[in-house]
Amino acid sequence: MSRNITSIIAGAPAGATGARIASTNPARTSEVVADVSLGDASTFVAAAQAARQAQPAWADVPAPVRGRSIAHIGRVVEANAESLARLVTREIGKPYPEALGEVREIVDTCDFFLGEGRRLYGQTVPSEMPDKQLFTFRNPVGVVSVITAGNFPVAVPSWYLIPALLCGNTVVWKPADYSPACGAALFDLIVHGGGLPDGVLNLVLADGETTFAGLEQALDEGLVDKVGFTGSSAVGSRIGELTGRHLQSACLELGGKNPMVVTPSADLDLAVEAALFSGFGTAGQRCTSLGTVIVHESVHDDFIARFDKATRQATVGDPFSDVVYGPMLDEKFAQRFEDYIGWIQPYHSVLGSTATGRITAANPREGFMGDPEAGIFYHPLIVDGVREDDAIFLNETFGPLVGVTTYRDLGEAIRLANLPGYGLSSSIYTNEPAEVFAFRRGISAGMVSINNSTSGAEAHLPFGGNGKSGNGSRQSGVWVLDQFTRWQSMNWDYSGRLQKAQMDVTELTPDESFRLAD
Ligand code: UN1
Repeated sequence: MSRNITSIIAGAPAGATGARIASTNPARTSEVVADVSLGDASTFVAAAQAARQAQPAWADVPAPVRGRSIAHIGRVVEANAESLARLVTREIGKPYPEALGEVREIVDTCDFFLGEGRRLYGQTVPSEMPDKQLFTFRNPVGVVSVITAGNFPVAVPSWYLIPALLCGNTVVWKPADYSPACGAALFDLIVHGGGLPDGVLNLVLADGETTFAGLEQALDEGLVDKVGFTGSSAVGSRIGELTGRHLQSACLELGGKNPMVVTPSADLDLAVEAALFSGFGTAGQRCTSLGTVIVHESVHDDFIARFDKATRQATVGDPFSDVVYGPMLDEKFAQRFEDYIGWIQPYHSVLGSTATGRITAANPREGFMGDPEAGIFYHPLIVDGVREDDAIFLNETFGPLVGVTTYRDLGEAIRLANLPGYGLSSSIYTNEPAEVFAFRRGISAGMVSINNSTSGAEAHLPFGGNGKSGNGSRQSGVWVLDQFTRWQSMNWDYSGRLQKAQMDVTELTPDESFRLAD
């Protein structure tokens, strides 16, 4: 069944001002999932105006009541979990069990923030003067614009939307243009489930450039106070530049070149299982996907033989079947992945499949589940022997491709792990505690896994990166509250006189020359 979807501003469908596009199933591209009327820059601005108008009243709803709204959203998402997961699988091709896990992540996020409505703590702080009290309060930021990618078309948006709403902000959300049906479905679940007044959450369906133009205009008109963006490092730096001009700091969740270090003490089978899941799960299109395995030279041959075998045996194909991964998210990612395949050099050895590139009848993958030509499927590639100045080593290669290189001592492994300049997720397989802590201290990544893969972050730990992976902002758990609130400090002097800070402070009389008698 295909659905008609459009932007929604202040509770009403927005007129179609942009192109009409079809969102298709990447596992079966002849199947239309949704007919989409795109908006243009003015749609974005109108949505920001609606959000601006709705914001004061939403901020006046007591936080515990907003928390109840989040609780109801969680329950309604849970009640619709299977239908939302099916839509995720149909629209972006993520295997169904992973799609169900993604929906679970929304529920986890709601479960965490429903209670935050009754906390959202400020502090009472002692004053340096008598008859005076100091306090801190968290205030909503105002209007938040959220622009998200389609590889996690519902979970990652919820990391922004749920805490932003809980904190008393109103929101303009622009989902990826290749996952609009997932966007519209999550929008409906949040608005209906939460009983949100019109204009508190607004949906804009538009392409990237149009969105950027709309955001630029909305910022110029003072309609947006905070931007949350998940996507590529290149676009993230444009957004950071734009928001910087308005003295705003965006919440940026960008790409990764996530390393996995495999040490001599590692359990190699465990490391291989993790490399398969994080390298090829979601066809390597998570921002936490494994980029390069950095394996100690003494265990390289053993590791690579096992990793090659496991990858050859992995089932690729129809994401509603029992597969390790399905199609690329969208044709545009396939085009880009072709460029990355072009980075493979004659001195690399390519393992993991019987061929490279797109899987077709003429270029088959053993054990493929379904009809490869119906969708956008690619062979998994292990590229062994990558060098530190290779493009394939230095850049995110969004798709089913994992590089492998070797190291001699842990210092070299850490240097190689940090070299590409991203800093999102990282992993080390070791049974030596000293190596664990040396790696944790040396790695530049925001997230470190010990004997676990680079993917699979839980929804209540800080999620975010450094360097090319982000500007240090963190999502999830209590940490994201600092993105969607501003601290306000208040002092209250009830002494009946003007007590000047630093000047009218009682001095005690210390004797610093005092020494104990021997
Ligand atoms: C992303 O790829 O943008 O850690 C988010 C994970 C998921 C979230 C990934 N829980 O792989």
